[in-house]
Amino acid sequence: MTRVIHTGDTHIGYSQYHSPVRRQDFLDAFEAVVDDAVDGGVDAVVHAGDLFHDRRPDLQDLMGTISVLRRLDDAGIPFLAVVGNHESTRGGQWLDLFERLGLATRLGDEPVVVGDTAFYGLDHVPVSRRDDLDYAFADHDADYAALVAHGLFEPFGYADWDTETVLTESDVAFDAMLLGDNHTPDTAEVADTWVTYPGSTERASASEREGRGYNLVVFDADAAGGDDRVEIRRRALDTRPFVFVSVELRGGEGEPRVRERVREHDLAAAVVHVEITGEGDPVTPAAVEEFASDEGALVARVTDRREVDADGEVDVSFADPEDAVRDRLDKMALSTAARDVERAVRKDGVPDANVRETVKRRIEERLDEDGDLGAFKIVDGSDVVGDDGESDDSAGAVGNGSDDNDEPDDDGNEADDNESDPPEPTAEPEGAEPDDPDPAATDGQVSMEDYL
Ligand SMILES: [Mn+2]
Repeated sequence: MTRVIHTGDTHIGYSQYHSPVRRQDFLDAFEAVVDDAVDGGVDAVVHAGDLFHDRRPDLQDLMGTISVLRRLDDAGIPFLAVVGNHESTRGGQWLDLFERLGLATRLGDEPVVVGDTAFYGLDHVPVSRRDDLDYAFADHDADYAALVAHGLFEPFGYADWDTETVLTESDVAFDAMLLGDNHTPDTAEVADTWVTYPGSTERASASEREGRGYNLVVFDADAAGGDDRVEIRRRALDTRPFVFVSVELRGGEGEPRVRERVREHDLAAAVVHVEITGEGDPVTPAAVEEFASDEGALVARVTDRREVDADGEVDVSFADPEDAVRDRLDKMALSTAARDVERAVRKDGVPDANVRETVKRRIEERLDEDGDLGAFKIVDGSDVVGDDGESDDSAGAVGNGSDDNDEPDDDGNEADDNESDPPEPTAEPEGAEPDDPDPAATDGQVSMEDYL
């Protein structure tokens, strides 16, 4: 029997809402998991990637992480991990540093046996490079085997990685796939193998509404019962309270009504999200946010989803504005990468709050394609009209300025990652709207599935 804690998507270093308190929360959640591991005397902590929110964690995050890992090490509990898309660098990985310090084991295609279970690892791999994967894992002679991987796997939301392919092409018969990347906890069975996400350990976006936690996984045919060889149970974590307030205003109602609804909740030290729908008078978000702060909220954010009355005439003379946009884009000299950006901003159902991270990830994946910058070359620009169009500016910046985009992270400015509000990790599909159901409508460009 082998008992492990399976966790992931810790996102240490994330200054959500620019809040140093939130930044500490993410590290605290990791510490809470490790506390439970030590108290429960598990055989290992298995981490499925995105330990860090960023590929450039700062010293404070690194030192905090090292001291938590050291506690685990002092308790004699191994930390087995893979590299997620958020923390992945093109040089060495932070995980290698921890391994060098004797505080972690980086999983790969060789088995790491703990108790009677062999653990293997599969780091996040961009879609563009997955065809090259051969899923060749070295043999083991343990009783059980588990694959720890970071990516969006079937059959869960926003999947782009076929789980059955992984399982059938692998040389090793896995009893479980212990996953990270999708922040929504869930478990399913695919081809007789348990496939499970523990979810993030702190809410990395406001769309992560349900409680946070981790998995306790036991490899033991007797304990699991029936045909099963693995038992997966979810354990809750006590995390920062999030309060979601939905206010539907009727005609004549305004800020007083919003305050009234907000006041109905316990806001103490909470992250408060207020959503306004319906009709009624204009509401100043900043005033409501200030009110919530005065009531004890750590952070408050107001989203007004009501139609805003646009002053002045909008002159649209096209039957289908989308068509007109597409027409215009066709005539522009856009690189493939610029098209990615354009699509993220205009289409693909990416919520506003996710656009920044989505764009970043898509560009990074383009850069990851074997150093080939082809995606940044201007494609077939038959008619560069470059007048006042906004899309000219934003798309052109990528199409023409590949220099500027060589290293999306190399603006070096971590705050940059956290400017959007709330800035979410891209893989966090649960906040996103469903994918564009008809990628073909985007004039033969690569589909959404190729990006996530
Ligand atoms: Mn993540």
